[in-house]
Amino acid sequence: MKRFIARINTRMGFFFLLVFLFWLKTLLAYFADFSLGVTGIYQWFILLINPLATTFLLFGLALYVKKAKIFYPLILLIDFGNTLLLYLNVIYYREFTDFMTINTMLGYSKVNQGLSGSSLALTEPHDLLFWLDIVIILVLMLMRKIKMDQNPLPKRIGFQVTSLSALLFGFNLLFAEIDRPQLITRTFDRSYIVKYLGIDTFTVYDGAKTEQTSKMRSSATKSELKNVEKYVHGHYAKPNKKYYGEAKGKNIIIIHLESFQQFLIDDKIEGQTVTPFLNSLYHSKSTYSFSNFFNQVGQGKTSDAENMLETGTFGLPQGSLFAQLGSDQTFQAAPAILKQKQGYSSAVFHGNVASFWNRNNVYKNMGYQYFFSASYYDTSGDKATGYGLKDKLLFKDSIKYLQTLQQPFYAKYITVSNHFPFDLDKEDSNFKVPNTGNTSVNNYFRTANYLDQSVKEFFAFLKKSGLYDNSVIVLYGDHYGISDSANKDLAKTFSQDPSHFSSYGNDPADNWDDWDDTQLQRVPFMIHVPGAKNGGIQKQYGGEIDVLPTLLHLVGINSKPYMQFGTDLFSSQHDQVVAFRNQDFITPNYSSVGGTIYNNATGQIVTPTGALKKQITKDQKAATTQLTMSDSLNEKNLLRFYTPKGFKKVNSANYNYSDGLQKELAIQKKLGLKSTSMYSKNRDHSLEDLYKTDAPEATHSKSKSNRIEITNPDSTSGN
Ligand code: GP9
Ligand code: MN
Repeated sequence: MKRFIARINTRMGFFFLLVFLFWLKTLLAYFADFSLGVTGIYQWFILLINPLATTFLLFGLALYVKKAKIFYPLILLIDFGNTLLLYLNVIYYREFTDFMTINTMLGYSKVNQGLSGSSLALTEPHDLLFWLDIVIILVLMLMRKIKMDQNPLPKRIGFQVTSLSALLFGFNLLFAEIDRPQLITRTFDRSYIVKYLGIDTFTVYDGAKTEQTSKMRSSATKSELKNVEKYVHGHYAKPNKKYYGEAKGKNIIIIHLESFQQFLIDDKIEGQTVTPFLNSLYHSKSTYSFSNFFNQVGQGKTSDAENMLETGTFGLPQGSLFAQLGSDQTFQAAPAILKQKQGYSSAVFHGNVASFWNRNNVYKNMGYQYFFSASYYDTSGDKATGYGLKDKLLFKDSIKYLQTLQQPFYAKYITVSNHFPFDLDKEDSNFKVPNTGNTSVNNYFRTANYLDQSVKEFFAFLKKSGLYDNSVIVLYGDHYGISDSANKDLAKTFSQDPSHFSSYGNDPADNWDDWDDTQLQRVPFMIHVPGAKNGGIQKQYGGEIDVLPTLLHLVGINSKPYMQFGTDLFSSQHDQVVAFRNQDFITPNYSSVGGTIYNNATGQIVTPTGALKKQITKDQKAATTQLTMSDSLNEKNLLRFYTPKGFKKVNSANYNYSDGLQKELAIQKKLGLKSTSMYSKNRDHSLEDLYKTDAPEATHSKSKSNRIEITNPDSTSGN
């Protein structure tokens, strides 16, 4: 004990004591207050080390100070400041199940008002432990039990500790990237940053992002809006009378097919048809199926696809618009347009945590009425995979919420089971996978087949319940499942169905090039209009940016007043230059990949001259302009300066995603005989029994284990 006190009475000893105690209280917050969804020894290891780098760095700053009467107050101040940041996050998390961003801190008074009762009400007995060490040390110092060491430390000590913390941070980042690639570039969920890199790093990271955004926004001018307006109006494509309003007043059901690529349609593997049901939809006379439709996502992946379909604007050049700008972005999105124009109610069904991709904030700014995220379902035990509730269960367990939605409704289902690395429990599928030597490529076909089965079960319910006849069902793949680096392994399967892959030439695996990668960026886009007879395969080139104007015109809403960068796919003026987020582009005749031009008919490289050169230059300019105009609008949030005629700005404060079912039932009750929900139309009898699934988990009782951490930022009652 004497030796311990002697140590503490040195500056290095005092430094290590404070670092150790701060590390302990950070772990206290991790275990007692935050739900970070840590699974497996490796993630636990990262969680244990992630406070160290920043703690050494921050506390180590005091080691550069020579005078004892500055060193001690400074290091205690740093400790106090860091403890305050930690503790404020603990309090904030108890109320919002989220971490404090710089914007939140700047508006804490508003947050404090938002807290149910004051912050005080949110304290808990173990909170004392966050402050006890500082109090005890101060008392011991006042009682001269801990003496101040007057001997300054050599400057190199401070430098060594700083370098050590940089090294530690480097390792921490490396370990994090190994477990969750692109953690920083694709910030899909704040809790992941905290789980892998700690509160301090999260706060600094968020600070840098906020600074960057506010710089961009504060420099925004109305004239920039003028430029964008001019571009959008010049690019507008008039609707095609043949299709305009064809689905007016019908429910719109969007089915997001996670990581589903077009090549899967009609593909055969090991003698099995991979997606028989989606194939039947694709070839149905009641479906407008697009065979040259491309994903145009960037690092925001799913959230970029969602953004394009909901707003008609692209994702950002870097990172995710939802995660970076979504919390206070001005949106003029589909849920609000459909509500204000035709009285649609709106809901999202998704089996992952509400905070993923910052959806719970973004959807409020878009005007989504309901968000039935993971906390609304039993996701325990084997019912979920890493990204959320299995698709068959999502569709089945959503019926109690879907049947109580007022019609017409705009409902979006975001599936997750067909997500990299395409894991699925044995009990869920007996699909025979190929052997490409690449496990995730092999498994891709099995999860795609599982997704196909889940969509089939859902359609069976739509038909049995009668919803089918009064709805238009839109299905789309959000982005590639197989990355370019694995395409050569994928190409090994092409020989199993040569006619299906004839356009990739002979020995595709050996002759694979960038053109082949580009062709595989096709994803399905199907608009299924029950009862329609004029459906069929549409060959015009297009992408996710074109969906919203196409859909609005189909339900009889003209997209002209809105700042949307795509064009109606059915319009004779539709723009078939499809821009990719990295400024590559494809047209019916040519692909431009990294500046190299390929002839789409042959897949061969061409060196454009004369008229062709002019055309390629014009198309490149069209693609680049479309992207930069969209970026200008989004990065500078120019929609705050623009309101389409008759459009009422969305107020996110009007939305809260807790107790969704109770709210639906209250509306039903209030409307009485005027209620248009399926439940009311079925004389207040549930339709849930009509749903048939062969999902083995459907009969499994709720268990304590959970593969995903359930949190609902809006919830005070569990959902
Ligand atoms: C997450 C899910 C997948 O909730 O939507 O997102 P992704 O990783 O594909 O962007
Ligand atoms: Mn996705």
